[in-house]
Amino acid sequence: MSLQPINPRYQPYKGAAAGWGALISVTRFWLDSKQPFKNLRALLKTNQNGGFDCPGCAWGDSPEDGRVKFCENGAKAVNWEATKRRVDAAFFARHSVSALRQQSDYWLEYQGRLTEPMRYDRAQDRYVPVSWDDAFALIGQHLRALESPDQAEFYTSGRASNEAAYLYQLFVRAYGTNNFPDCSNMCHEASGVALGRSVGVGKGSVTFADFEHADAIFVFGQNPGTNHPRMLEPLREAVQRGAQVVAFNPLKERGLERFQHPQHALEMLSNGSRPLNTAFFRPALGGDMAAVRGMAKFLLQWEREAQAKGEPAVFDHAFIAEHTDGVDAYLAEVDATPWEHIVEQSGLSLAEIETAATMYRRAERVIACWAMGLTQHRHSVPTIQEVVNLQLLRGNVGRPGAGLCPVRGHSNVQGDRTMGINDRPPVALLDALEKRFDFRVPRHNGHNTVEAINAMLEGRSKVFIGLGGNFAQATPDSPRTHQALESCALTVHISTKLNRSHLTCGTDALILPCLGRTDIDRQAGGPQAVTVEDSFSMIHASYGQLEPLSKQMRSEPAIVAGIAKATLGDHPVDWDALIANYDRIRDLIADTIPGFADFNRRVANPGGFHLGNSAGERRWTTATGKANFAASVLPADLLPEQVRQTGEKPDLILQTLRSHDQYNTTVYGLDDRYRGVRGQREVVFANEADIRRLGFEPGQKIDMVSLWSDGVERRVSNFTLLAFDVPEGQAAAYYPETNPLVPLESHGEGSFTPTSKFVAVRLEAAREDASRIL
Ligand SMILES: Nc1nc2c(c(=O)[nH]1)N[C@H]1C(S)=C(S)[C@@H](COP(=O)(O)OP(=O)(O)OC[C@H]3O[C@@H](n4cnc5c(=O)[nH]c(N)nc54)[C@H](O)[C@@H]3O)O[C@H]1N2
Ligand SMILES: Nc1nc2c(c(=O)[nH]1)N[C@H]1C(S)=C(S)[C@@H](COP(=O)(O)OP(=O)(O)OC[C@H]3O[C@@H](n4cnc5c(=O)[nH]c(N)nc54)[C@H](O)[C@@H]3O)O[C@H]1N2
Ligand SMILES: [Mo]
Repeated sequence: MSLQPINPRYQPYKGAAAGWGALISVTRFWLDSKQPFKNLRALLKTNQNGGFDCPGCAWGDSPEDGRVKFCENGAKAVNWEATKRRVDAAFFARHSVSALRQQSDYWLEYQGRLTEPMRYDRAQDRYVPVSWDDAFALIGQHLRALESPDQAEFYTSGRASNEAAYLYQLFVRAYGTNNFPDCSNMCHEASGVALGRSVGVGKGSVTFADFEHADAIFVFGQNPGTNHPRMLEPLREAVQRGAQVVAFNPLKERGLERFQHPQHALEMLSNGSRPLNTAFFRPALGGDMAAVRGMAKFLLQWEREAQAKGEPAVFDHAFIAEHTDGVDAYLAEVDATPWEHIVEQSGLSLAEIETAATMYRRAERVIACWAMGLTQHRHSVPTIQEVVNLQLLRGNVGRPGAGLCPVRGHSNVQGDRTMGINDRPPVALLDALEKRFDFRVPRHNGHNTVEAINAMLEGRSKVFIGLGGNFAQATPDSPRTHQALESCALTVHISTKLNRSHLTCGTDALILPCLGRTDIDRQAGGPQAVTVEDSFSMIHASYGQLEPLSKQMRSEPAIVAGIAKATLGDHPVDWDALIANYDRIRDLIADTIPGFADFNRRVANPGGFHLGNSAGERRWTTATGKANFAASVLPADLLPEQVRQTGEKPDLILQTLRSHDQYNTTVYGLDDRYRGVRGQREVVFANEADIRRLGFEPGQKIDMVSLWSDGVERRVSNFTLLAFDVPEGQAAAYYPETNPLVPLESHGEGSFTPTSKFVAVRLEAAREDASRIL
């Protein structure tokens, strides 16, 4: 492993998911971290009681299970954080900001851990060292100088611990705004909105144990082999005991087709030939709502036939009567949706939809899982509500082995929302804060990510503070987002690694280096644990294991406290006392956040504790007091008005996704093993028939231009066309390289989530280099 890219290659992958390839890859990352043995010891502590929570994904493990649980991509995340390479004052003395901007995202993060606070010196175009006190004072000055607290944006990425997130929202609300754009806005926001409306709580209703009892697991728009590798194990166990695993995904993702678990040596030797899935459906991008509507339409037809023949019912009538509202309106809408519309929009044949419905009906207990393939569309909220509708028809919510499972991304993104990182905070949270603390909190809604970018672009917001993440690259319409950050008076990034957000500087800019999940966090009261919440609402403690690379790094809670003191001055909250011992932060959480009573004692439990989920217990905290069927009309046309107004028919609909060697904007390497790509990222996967129809050849370099009627040119250049097994009319390419194509205005209705899985594009022969590379 080195930074020198190997010759770009493309050759379909024949192996299974996980297995030998994964072990080889992990070994490379270990060796490359420069401290392999220390990291191996650290890895053995990942997700173990007394160890640290994996900074990879939010998948949870069985709390009873003592076995070592880690995966290839968790190992990469650990090694990436626990590197010995450092980005220190000497590094910044060598490289100007303009020079750093010429480097790739991969190169930037590869340089190592940020080790000391730095301030941007515009005259020299360099970051120079700054003391922590001066950095905090600068932030305090800027924040106090604003006309209104609503002129500042406080971003959060989903790695922040519960303690850091709680303290952050406390400070920001004490300061006076609810401007909390966060990574969830770009991720599972639609799941939160849809589930809130349908079942009263915006989180998954299942626990790990439910996977052991399900008869069928439907996986919509998710690539677990790469993004949630630990999920492969329960899927595999489900198949072994005869349960069905049904995937809806336009791409035949390896992890959903075949896989091996690296901890099962025998299967590795036999090349994992067992098919994991029992069915694989390949919808059109954005076609899932139509597909699920079609399944419901079949169920309705069979229900009527059963009634006519006096056979056992298809629907769970007792559940529907006792627990739900709106079934008649919903079934009327199902009746009113024509089959032709369903088939055309879903991209599936009637026979395929019937097969999916048959499999669904056959299963007594069904779990529906989904991720970004459902959430990053304009109609994501009604799509997810349609999945809930389907589950409600057969009482598949709130009983063992059945339920709703939005599979979360960042390891603590769910916990951050629980802690109050929310631009639309529930009134109960605000009331609880005011009751506990001696100050007023703002009651009006704040900005989400899209609103924050607009506010910065228009000069309505002037300060940006990021608790983790890479705002410049994770957000849509990259040139505009960069401009938004650059037009701020101050940008501040609390980060572990160098990224492009640090190079899109406001007039003043700061980089504040923080400890990561793997680092030992020592405070006045001794080494501190933090807590996180996984996708199954399990709360557990995480203890850093490695000696921090530099004494100058501070913990996220300590940095937030430093900013708070410098900004708020004399204040009823004793920030220093909270930092000395995080138990005190947890006591505040216990006092103000529902479900956390007696937090410190309960989290000492090995494996942690379950927060509970009202929908999982069939308590419906909706306005109707019931689980609501949503009678949404299927979109007439998936193409947005702004695309149709261009008068141009898109060449392809593009989805932007993750390779196997990346964590969001963090690029670990240039390979995507399961898709057969080596040494390159600027590629477009397309169907060979489409490539030829459009007058190109596989291997040719092209530009992609997105269609949107606002006159702005959105283009990415010099991508290599790869002939791939993609349904016709579709294409796929990696994010963040393709974010310049996603218009800021193209977002989910009701969720504001950028439509990263549906971008209408035109292909042009590359302007620059048209040479072949294959
Ligand atoms: N190693 C690793 N792990 C990660 C991450 C990472 O970057 N790397 N990121 C983390 C984060 S923050 C998140 S949110 C999750 C993301 O996890 P995923 O949601 O699995 O991530 P994506 O790569 O965006 O993959 C989306 C999948 O949906 C499919 N898809 C796209 N559009 C549609 C559609 O319209 N319908 C259907 N049915 N399918 C569609 C794509 O083919 C792809 O398989 O992973 C988390 N875990
Ligand atoms: N086109 C397109 N865009 C997308 C998506 C997509 O599928 N397509 N997916 C969206 C999704 S699902 C998400 S979640 C967002 C992700 O958006 P973000 O969460 O903003 O992005 P990340 O790439 O996860 O952030 C990486 C940076 O976080 C910092 N970091 C890492 N660990 C820590 C830590 O422990 N503490 C602190 N303070 N900093 C840390 C490092 O400096 C690193 O450079 O991107 C979204 N953007
Ligand atoms: Mo995410």
